[in-house]
Amino acid sequence: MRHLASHLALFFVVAAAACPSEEAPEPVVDDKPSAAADPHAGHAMPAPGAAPQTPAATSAQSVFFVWPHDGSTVFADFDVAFGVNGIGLRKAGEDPLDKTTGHHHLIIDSPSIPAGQVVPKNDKYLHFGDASSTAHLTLASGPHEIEMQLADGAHLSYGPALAAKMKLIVKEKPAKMGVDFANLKDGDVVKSPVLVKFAVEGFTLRPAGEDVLDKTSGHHHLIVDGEASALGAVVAKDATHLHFGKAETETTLTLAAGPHTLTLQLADGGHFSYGPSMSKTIKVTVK
Ligand SMILES: [Cu+2]
Repeated sequence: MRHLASHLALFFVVAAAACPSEEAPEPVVDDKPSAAADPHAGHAMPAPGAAPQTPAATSAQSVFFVWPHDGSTVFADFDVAFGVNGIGLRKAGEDPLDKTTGHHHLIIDSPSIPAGQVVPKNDKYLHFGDASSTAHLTLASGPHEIEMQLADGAHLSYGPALAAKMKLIVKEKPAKMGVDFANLKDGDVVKSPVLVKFAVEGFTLRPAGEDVLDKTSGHHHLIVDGEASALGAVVAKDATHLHFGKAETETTLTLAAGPHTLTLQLADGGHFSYGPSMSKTIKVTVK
């Protein structure tokens, strides 16, 4: 909970600083223990089999979900982003005795793996031995609990000190998901001011702030001469990142003559990006 809390706290700071004209999102009611009562704090323990002089985890180390957030509603096909604090990622097998790095695992609706035990490998225990920090999951509709667990190069769990859990509500996925420009295509030559129309498939358009945990809806962002926002990152609000937090479906842009890149990016009610899978980039030339 510490991480979501700090994540949201960070967002509110960003929102306060960057979105003064936009209504702040509803605060998420968090009845979970505060950081001071974090049950993981100070419970770092060396993994059995680890060299005794190298503790497996210290309280400065943690893992957390960047995306989605605990309590989210998601479509059955969704992306996950993992975060780490104070410990590096390393491919499985490179050095089974290195207790200072690890790789991620996802445990789906199944028991945790205590420190020092091998994480099983099956459809409930997914390994990310390539040291990746994103994953794509397909889950049946309904409630789920997923846990991320860091383990060493030999797949020995670092235990609860380097694990994080999250509950999700999974909804059936729509036939198509994506965003696109409704009236422009890559390579178009246009005149300024440029009318830009946004289209979305699968997700519901919803004003910003209504429900930050609903990951089946969102609002458009237009990024001019920039890049799509990473999964789970808050979309910046500045001259190149335009928010359409009232669920608008078009805008008129004034652009200097020359080539430009336009990126449409869907983000949730808290402005957390759905990442590249819900973005579309085209190049246009203004005459
Ligand atoms: Cu936004």
